[in-house]
Amino acid sequence: MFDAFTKLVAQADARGEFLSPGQIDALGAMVAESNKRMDTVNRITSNASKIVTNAARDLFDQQPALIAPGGNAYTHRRMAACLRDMEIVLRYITYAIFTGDASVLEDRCLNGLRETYLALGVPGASVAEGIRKMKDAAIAIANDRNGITPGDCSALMSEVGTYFDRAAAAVA
Ligand code: PEB
Repeated sequence: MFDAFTKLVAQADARGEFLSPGQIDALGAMVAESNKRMDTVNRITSNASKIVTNAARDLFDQQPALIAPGGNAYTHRRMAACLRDMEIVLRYITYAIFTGDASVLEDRCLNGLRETYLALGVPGASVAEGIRKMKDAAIAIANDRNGITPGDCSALMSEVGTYFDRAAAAVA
């Protein structure tokens, strides 16, 4: 598991090189902007159950076969597993946002998930759609201009989007 700092150190060490001025600048900019990152993690974390529930509700509205008899989210046990899976994915995405690096998400959550879903008969494309719905909701909440000192969060929001995209691509 890396963060933005240890990732660059590992790469530099593998080449036997010092950190480059460009790398130091990039990390310096990340530190300077870190309040935005922490606020984003805080906003997504404190709205996690709303993000998960609304995304799941929209998914089942759009794909009602999932909750009909024979559907993969049919029965309370499977519905609970589905909501739990969406929450797990969202939680690992908040870790990736916090550390500024996708490795925790990749290594501990997405690695082998497609194979797990194949073995279980869980439809990966539907999980990916649920993740895309969480992405839209999470970014709307994180990027809300109300109640904050407004600034330019566009780079951070697109970074946040990439973690959701990776998760969706890993299971689709
Ligand atoms: C991944 N999900 C399920 C299982 C596992 C995971 C390992 C099998 C064991 C169990 O049921 O608990 N676990 C999960 C995860 C990590 C982990 C992400 C990461 C660290 O450790 N079914 C649908 C929807 C979708 C869904 C499309 C969006 O119709 C999910 C939610 N996952 C789903 C369901 C099951 C499951 C298990 C329904 C239960 C499948 C079954 O037992 O038949």
